[in-house]
Amino acid sequence: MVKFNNVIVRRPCRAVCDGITSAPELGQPIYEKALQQHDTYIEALKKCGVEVTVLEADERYPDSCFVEDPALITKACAIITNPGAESRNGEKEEIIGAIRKFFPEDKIEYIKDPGTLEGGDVMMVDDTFYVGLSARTNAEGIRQLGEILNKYGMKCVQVPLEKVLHLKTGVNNKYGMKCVQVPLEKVLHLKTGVNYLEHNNMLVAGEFITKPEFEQYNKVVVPEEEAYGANCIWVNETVIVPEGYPSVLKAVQDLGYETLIVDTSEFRKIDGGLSCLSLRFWA
Ligand code: CIR
Repeated sequence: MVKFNNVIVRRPCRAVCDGITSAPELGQPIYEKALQQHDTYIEALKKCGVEVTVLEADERYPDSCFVEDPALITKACAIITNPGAESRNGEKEEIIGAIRKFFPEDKIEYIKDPGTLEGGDVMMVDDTFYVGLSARTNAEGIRQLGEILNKYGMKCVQVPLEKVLHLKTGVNNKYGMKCVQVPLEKVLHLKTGVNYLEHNNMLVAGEFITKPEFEQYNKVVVPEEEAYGANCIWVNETVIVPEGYPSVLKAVQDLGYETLIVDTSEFRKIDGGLSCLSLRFWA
């Protein structure tokens, strides 16, 4: 089992209201409320016994509070990823400074073009890293990650994410209308639907309930109507659970964990959750 002693977060910027979203019907995040929720998140992390490094807001990148995506930290090295979302790719340059405070240059690795990878697609289970093949993380990114991890005696397992056909409208036929079906992933990142709580316990929702890769774990199934609640984080025997997911909360408590609840409603509006708001590690 790991024990984290350090966490990096970045304050949400005003532009967080314009973060990428797959759910515009939820409305835009309210900046002040996002800041309050971020404060509560930091307090919860501190209660779990970690030192929290708080980076300044970066207005150039609306999604930059989701620091989990531009970097991945393991027990042996840090990896600067290569985010697949164009508007987020520059975030990798901005996280390096914080990583250098904890890791020497020879222990910082990089995912390079044409490989793409976002940390939200990576789930650590001891020395094994499960990686979602997603809209943001491609096969070459996973290959590079595997090579890096092998060098340090760790390994990676690719987990393809399922796609569904979405209707997309365009405007280029005779009547000015067009309708096409495009295959899109059901979830943004791997950890949108599966999260490891140590002690062989894994929270699983949706497609991850039946994935063969996770058969060996004690799977705690999250009901469909609470799927967002699958994104909980384990921090030193406490599990932080998003507010408003009572059956997830109960399931986690029944496993014997201490729990803390944090409201993430503003981040949810732009597909963000508890895990993406921090980099949790030991150094
Ligand atoms: C994005 O689409 O990139 C952000 N709006 C949400 C990122 C969430 N990150 C994560 O789950 N690791």
